[in-house]
Amino acid sequence: MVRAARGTNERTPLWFMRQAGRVLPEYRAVREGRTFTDISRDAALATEVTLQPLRRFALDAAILFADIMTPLIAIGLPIKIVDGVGPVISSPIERLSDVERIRAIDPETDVPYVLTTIRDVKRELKDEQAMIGFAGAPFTLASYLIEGKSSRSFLRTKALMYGNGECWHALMDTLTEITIAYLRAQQRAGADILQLFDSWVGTLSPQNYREFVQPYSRRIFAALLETGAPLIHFGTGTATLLADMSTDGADVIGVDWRTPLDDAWRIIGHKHAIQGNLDPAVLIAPADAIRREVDDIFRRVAGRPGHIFNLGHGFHPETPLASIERVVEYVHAAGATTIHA
Ligand code: 1CP
Repeated sequence: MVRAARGTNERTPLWFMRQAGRVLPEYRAVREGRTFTDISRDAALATEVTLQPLRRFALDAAILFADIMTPLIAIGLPIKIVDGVGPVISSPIERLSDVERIRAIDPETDVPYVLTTIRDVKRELKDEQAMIGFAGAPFTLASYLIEGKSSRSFLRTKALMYGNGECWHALMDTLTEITIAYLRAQQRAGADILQLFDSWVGTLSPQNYREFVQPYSRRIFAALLETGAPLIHFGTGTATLLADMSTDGADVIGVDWRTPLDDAWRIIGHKHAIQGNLDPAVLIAPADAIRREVDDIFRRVAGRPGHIFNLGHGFHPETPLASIERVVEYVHAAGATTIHA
């Protein structure tokens, strides 16, 4: 995976967003009688569920079991992860004084369980398996903090962004500093690769992205450069943002299924590695449809190194395990022989 991020791989590495969650019966068993937060704050349980998908499938990476809100919960923001909903915030951010109350993070004391989980998972990984650390990007974190929950229209977020620049930039600045400290600590604990999840940034136009988000993405990647870890920048609905995102400092750009992989790669430039981009809904379809879609991705990769196979976004909960097994086998078979550049 690390070599693929640098464009020097000789086979195609594979992992899945949301691989360590509710698609696995062994996760649901651990979750029985416990909340998400109970698991993520207990390093032994978090280590167990981080490793579960690697026991079942031949994956090339583990991703830390935590949520994008984990560091914000740890510094005392009133956030709960609600079943079937996601993060819910009891007093959403409305004004500058709300932002000024958010304190800095000290990862060693605020999220020791995250760092312990990374160290403990690392000890269990095989040579070629990577440990992925991650954080939510400031825009996506801000959207939950301002909306109070998941949103489709991001109306409150945009109202604040367009209407109260002082508050917006203060919030983005604060979240940027938290994200940098949190990701640096994950790398020091042993994370081999760092992924920044800006899942909802695709709701912005390129000019919005440049003004309200890009300065912060750039600051994060610039600060992480010294870690030496490959950096992945992921968002969904980013077709019109890819050119800008590719200048922000990440090594790998993650793309969803809405943009054909070869088009996306041309836009970001072949000096960057690319991650993606199977439509997770394909895994609900029969085996021949899955094969056809995987083949199409490999055709678009066209034998270039620098491709990390993944979904375009996380698994749907109803994904059959047999479909996941098929994709893993098929990608490893196809990805072992196709790289020629
Ligand atoms: O106990 C449970 O099953 C609760 C469901 C759950 C889980 C398993 C949530 C609530 N978060 C997580 C773990 C999680 N979240 C991981 C680690 C596990 C893995 O990837 O295998 C990661 C990387 C995340 C990241 C995350 N959380 C993102 C970015 C990735 C993405 O999917 O875009 C986002 C947007 C969230 C918010 C969130 N947390 C949980 C839910 C259900 C959501 C999405 C809510 C929404 O749609 O707005």
